[in-house]
Amino acid sequence: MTSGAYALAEILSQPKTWNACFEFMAKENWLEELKERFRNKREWIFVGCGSSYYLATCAAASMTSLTDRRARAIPASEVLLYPDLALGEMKDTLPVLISRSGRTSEVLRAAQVFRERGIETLAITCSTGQPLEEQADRTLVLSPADEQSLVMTRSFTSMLLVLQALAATIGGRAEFLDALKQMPDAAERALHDVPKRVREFVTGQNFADYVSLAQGPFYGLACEAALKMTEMSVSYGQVFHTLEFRHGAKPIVGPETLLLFLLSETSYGAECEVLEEMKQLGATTFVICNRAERRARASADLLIELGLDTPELGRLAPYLYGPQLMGLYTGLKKGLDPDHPRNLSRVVELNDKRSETAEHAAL
Ligand code: F1P
Repeated sequence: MTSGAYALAEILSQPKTWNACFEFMAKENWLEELKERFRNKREWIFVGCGSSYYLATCAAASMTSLTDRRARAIPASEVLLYPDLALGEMKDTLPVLISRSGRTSEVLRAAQVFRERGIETLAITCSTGQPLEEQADRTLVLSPADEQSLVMTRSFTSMLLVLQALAATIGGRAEFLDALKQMPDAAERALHDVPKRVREFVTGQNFADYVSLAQGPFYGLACEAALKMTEMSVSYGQVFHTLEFRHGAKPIVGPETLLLFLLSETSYGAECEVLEEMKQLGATTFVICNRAERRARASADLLIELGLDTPELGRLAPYLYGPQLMGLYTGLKKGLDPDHPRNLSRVVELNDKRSETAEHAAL
């Protein structure tokens, strides 16, 4: 296999995979089953590690926005190390454990913590027959989204769509659900020239640092975008809430720092002001938004305009397409293999020796 071939195929396959996941979900009748089973859960806690934790933050934002339930995201390590701080009272609470591999030790141990407390859990994974299936009370195995690359790309966006569909079902948001199901075909059309444009942009530029900026439900995507840059291209990636970037980080602005702006519709004006300000300070900018107006166009060195009619939350997944490709092409340009980042393994499995030396009994 050539370097990054799996990641490239998996990134490009996303709109088709999203459709396959919706079909799979309908065949398994997950949404109605889960709505019935978990209808009394008032608080939803999404738990994961790495990309799966960032996905948890987007899922929690979606659940909060689409339902009358409370929702938040917690890294699995916090469940283990600071359970009282992280979990609170846990009344009518459903922990949702997210793990592509279904094997990450911290997620499995978090499942154990919930089990010991007598709290029922839901899990979502992409690979069958893994330990998470035994640890959780109900596990969704989203096999069409599984991957061969070490880095998570389509598994992230696909699991996000399933959790958004679930949130829409719990919240009785039939219109949102319909729009979400129509999004993949529209996104495929909107994104068709993005691989070429990102590749050409990467070929023509050299950056020392990367910064990802977003607000609200988009913030988890900014974290994931930075992680893709780091994993696939061994680059320094920082993340800020867009308006937070003014409060101290501005000295790093210059042509050699690429600022990624994930512009929302809800707070477009305020975010666009930061974009304009940073452009005036000499930043190089990569802007993703649904519809750009004059200011965003004038301040963007690379612009991806989705132009989708899907409601804002239903557009989260396609926002990641460009940043994933940016990580991949930058890694390839550096002569790396984005499918096999150095020092990384596909799954973080902690062995017994490490557990014995860990400070907390749960680890
Ligand atoms: C989570 C994860 C990945 C990361 C690396 C190690 O895996 O942290 O996000 O890229 O491969 O594992 P999982 O629990 O979702 O399988």
